[in-house]
Amino acid sequence: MLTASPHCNITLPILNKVGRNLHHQEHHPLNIIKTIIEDHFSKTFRQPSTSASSTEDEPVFRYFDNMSPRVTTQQCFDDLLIQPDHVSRAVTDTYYFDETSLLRPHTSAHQTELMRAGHKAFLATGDCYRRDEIDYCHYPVFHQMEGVRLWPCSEVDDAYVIADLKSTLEGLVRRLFGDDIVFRWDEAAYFPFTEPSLELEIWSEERQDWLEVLGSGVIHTDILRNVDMADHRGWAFGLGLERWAMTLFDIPDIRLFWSEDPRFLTQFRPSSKKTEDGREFVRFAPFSKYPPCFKDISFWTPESYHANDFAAIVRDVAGDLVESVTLTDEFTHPKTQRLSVCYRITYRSMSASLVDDDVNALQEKVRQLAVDTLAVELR
Ligand code: FA5
Ligand code: MG
Repeated sequence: MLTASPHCNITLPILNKVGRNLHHQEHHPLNIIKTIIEDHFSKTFRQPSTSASSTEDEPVFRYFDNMSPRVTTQQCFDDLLIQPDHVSRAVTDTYYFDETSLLRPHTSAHQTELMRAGHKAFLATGDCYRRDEIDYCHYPVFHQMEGVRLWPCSEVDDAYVIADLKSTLEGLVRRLFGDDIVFRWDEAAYFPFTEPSLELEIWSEERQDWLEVLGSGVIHTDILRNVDMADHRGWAFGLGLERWAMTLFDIPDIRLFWSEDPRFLTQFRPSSKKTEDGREFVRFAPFSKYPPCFKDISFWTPESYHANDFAAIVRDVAGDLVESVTLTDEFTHPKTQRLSVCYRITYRSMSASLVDDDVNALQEKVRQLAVDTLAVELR
């Protein structure tokens, strides 16, 4: 843990990921997916040139991918109308440097500064940080792409904006995954900064389950007023690049994005195999999968207990050797009202077989740290 501020909860493994910029790394799947999406927007959305010297049309959207992940609570929460008591502000959910500066948990943190700078159509990509659950599609560091498009009120109404948002994103989904892709809109989604709000989910044949790939909506009019754009309406979305890349390339586990194993990275190098439109065609070929090792832990929780704190301990101890942490049982004592939880931790290395003794040592450390730092009572 950094000790600069008592409020700081950023651990060294997290800090070491700041500046890695996987979305800039050539031939990395996150860089490839970012480039494909930007190319799609450049080709699909064009407008007459704004420069007097050119008669050619130009892309509508501007692209940003180099904004610092260190942002203020003003940018990240206040400017987005996120309530003072909203969970996303809690130290259990977000990595703080000090009380007013943090590692962005979403690229929406840049919406208002870019709109204030006069941008009316942009994609902004960057690394994001969250204290979150642990499974195949959640990692404490991930990448989002924010999209925003505004129009003068005189040209559009809300129905137009929603229809445009949906057709833009559905067009992107079909462009990337083909016409057979199965997706659905969750219209019950809620974000304080959009009204209405929508989330998009894609069906995974492999997992037989829905995967949430983005949040979006019509930008709240108070936000537009605050950035001097009260005479505009528009939409915004924030998509999780890992999940789009997992779907496109069949990548089964989000930890792989951080792998430096050449068996992973070389698969995304240019090859002679091209699709009809000239794009590289890559399907991730899993190298041998090593056996998992399951360990259960149950404990009585103190009142202040938060599952993200336990996940953080497991991550700190096991790093990328932890595949998932799943709540398998939960029970409240009828007399004392104390909550007891049971988790199954799945350990699995992506590059070697785990040795029993090593896993037992990891599990022992997890148990010890849970007692020492979370004040849980092991059962
Ligand atoms: C947001 O972050 C909103 N800022 C999105 C948005 C932008 C809404 C603009 C409206 C307007 P959400 O928390 O649902 O929403 O995250 C968006 C996407 O980021 C998710 O669908 C998922 O694809 C990805 N994501 C979120 N947390 C993680 C994580 N821990 N690991 C990997 N991907 C994640
Ligand atoms: Mg969501």
